[in-house]
Amino acid sequence: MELAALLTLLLFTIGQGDCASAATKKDWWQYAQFYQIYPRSFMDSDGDGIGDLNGITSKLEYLKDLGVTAAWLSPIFTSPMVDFGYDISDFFDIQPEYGTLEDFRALIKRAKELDLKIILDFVPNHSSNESIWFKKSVNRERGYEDYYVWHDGKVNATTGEREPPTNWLQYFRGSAWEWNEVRQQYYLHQFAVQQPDLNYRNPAVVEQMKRVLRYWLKEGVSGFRCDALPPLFEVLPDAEGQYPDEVVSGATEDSEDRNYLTVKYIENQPETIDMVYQWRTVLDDYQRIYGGNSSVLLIETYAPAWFTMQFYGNRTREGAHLPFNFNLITVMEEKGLSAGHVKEAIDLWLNNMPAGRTPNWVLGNHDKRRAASRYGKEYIDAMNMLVMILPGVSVTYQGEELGMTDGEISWEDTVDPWGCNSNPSIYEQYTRDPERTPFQWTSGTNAGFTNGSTTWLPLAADYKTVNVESELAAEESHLKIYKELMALRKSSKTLQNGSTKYWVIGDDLFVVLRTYGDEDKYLLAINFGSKEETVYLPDLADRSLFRLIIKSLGSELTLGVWYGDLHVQPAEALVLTDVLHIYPNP
Ligand SMILES: *[C@@H]1O[C@H](CO)[C@@H](O)[C@H](O)[C@H]1NC(C)=O
Ligand SMILES: *[C@@H]1O[C@H](CO)[C@@H](O)[C@H](O)[C@H]1NC(C)=O
Ligand SMILES: *[C@@H]1O[C@H](CO)[C@@H](O)[C@H](O)[C@H]1NC(C)=O
Ligand SMILES: *[C@@H]1O[C@H](CO)[C@@H](O)[C@H](O)[C@H]1NC(C)=O
Ligand SMILES: *[C@@H]1O[C@H](CO)[C@@H](O)[C@H](O)[C@H]1NC(C)=O
Ligand SMILES: *[C@@H]1O[C@H](CO)[C@@H](O)[C@H](O)[C@H]1NC(C)=O
Ligand SMILES: CC(=O)N[C@H]1CO[C@H](CO)[C@@H](O)[C@@H]1O
Ligand SMILES: [Ca+2]
Ligand SMILES: [Ca+2]
Repeated sequence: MELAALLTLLLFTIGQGDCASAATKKDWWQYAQFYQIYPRSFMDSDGDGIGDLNGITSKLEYLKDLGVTAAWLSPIFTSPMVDFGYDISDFFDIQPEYGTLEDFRALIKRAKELDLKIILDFVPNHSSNESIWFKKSVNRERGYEDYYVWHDGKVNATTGEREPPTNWLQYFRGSAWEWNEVRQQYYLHQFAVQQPDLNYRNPAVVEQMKRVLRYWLKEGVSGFRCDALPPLFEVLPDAEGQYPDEVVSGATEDSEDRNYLTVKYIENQPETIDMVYQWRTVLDDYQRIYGGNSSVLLIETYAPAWFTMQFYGNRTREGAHLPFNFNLITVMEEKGLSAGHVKEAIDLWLNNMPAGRTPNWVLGNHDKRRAASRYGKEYIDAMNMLVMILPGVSVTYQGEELGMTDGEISWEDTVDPWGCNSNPSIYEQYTRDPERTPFQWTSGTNAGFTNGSTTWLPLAADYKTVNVESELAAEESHLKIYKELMALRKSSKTLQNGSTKYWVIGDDLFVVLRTYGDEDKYLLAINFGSKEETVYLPDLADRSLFRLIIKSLGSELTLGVWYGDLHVQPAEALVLTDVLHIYPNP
């Protein structure tokens, strides 16, 4: 239908109605934009090629300008850096490479001035084997005997040789058990040999880790992103003290790969849920005693929906504010990117989430290939639009706002233990280095990441065009689109509080509609297919016409134009808002 023809039919009201009866007041985190900083790769302040706290502090204004509410920092604690900070040797101090406690306080102070919240990574499953706790446990010092999961192992009846207690495999390839000569026992490590699992069946460990939470709350953090929950608890041993073997899963032939076996006994045990409830209580108690804003618990858990959803809490206990939703990563990984699969990923969360909880959408992190590489560069705007138009909270991994892609890291330059524990012919399947390359600030030397001559990982090849400086200067860019989305989300009652509908239209067009009483409606249309798709908007949205307000890079449509019929090209993504009703509601 011709736009001019429609205009002659006009009989409209622009939504300005009164919806005072609306939702109860939301807490800050319920409509926040979270941003993950990987400190080692964000900004280097002293020229050693390694990102640090002063570097982050110097770039907080960038985050503010983006519209970020809260930044979560991957671990900044003392660490031998075997797993780049996820092997913590002192949970109460800062890694010297990254700075000092004073630097951290300065960071918090500056963040407060800018009204940015800082969230820390909490790594509960394991410590470094260089931790004083582990050393004491090795020597069976009083109070530390059972800090870790120790076992005698078993004797092979045929060979008479000592063997690990079970066939369990670690994430980074190979056995999850390591023999310790001094203690003459095996210890469990679901990650690297240098990351012994803490024993959560020991109340002293549980209490110690709660101390860690309280310590950093006192330093002014606004909560925690809790790392690697699936392996927190293992099954209880039987009456003889023996653990069960896992069975072969059939998922891979490679017997060193964790997927070779099931993980029935070593992941997602029910005790994990209660532990999260206990941590929530620590946070809530802190607020009750000291006042201030609520601090949040975000948790990393890859598990089936029925399990994950329990982390939100039950009728009597509160749990994590936000159990991370990785469906937009995992469903696409498994099935490929399409409108149908995007719908499936969204359904999987929204249809399982208990009433009254806040959804969230994650596109990437430092363990997954970068969003622009994984979904395809042409979809980066589409995916950023998706997570910001959907209801609830969005989480951005540093660089997604720029459309940063993976770096190419040779075997010689590989430093990730997951890569290093494999071999040159298969390391690319495992290594996480490509998504951890330095952040791209400028097109200048070392992308403006460091003053020094080297960087801890090589830069990604595209930094000369994909960087903050160039994208801010450009007429149109991924960064500018991202900022517009953030601003829209911050100012829109509909996006914060409204209801949500979504459809697959035609073969591969995905459409999301947000409405909130008489407030402005917002519509997102993404074509995931390879041919043009058409949708007649008034049929979807209460007989409304829509004005185009944000479009993906390369779209040839014109901003500001009103649409009835919308023709969407392959990989094109469009955000529109309603302008008028073409005839009144019945
Ligand atoms: C929408 O939610 C925000 C955030 O909680 C709140 O401040 C605002 O009052 C809500 N608006 C309406 C109209 O309900
Ligand atoms: C880079 O080096 C110059 C000269 O040493 C120094 O003034 C500046 O602060 C450094 N900047 C960063 C970001 O490291
Ligand atoms: C930690 O593990 C590594 C690798 O097995 C070993 O070389 C190192 O000596 C261990 N450190 C301690 C304190 O046990
Ligand atoms: C005992 O050792 C033999 C020879 O290495 C091996 O084939 C067998 O699987 C082992 N038995 C058990 C129960 O692990
Ligand atoms: C909630 O979870 C706790 C365990 O943390 C449990 O004791 C309690 O019975 C549960 N309540 C309901 C209503 O399921
Ligand atoms: C609570 O959060 C709001 C929003 O970020 C902030 O403006 C305010 O200063 C915070 N209050 C305290 C006590 O930190
Ligand atoms: C996304 C994420 O935080 N991944 C981490 C999970 O935990 C292991 C071990 O602590 C780390 O290696 C991952 O980087
Ligand atoms: Ca540095
Ligand atoms: Ca564990």
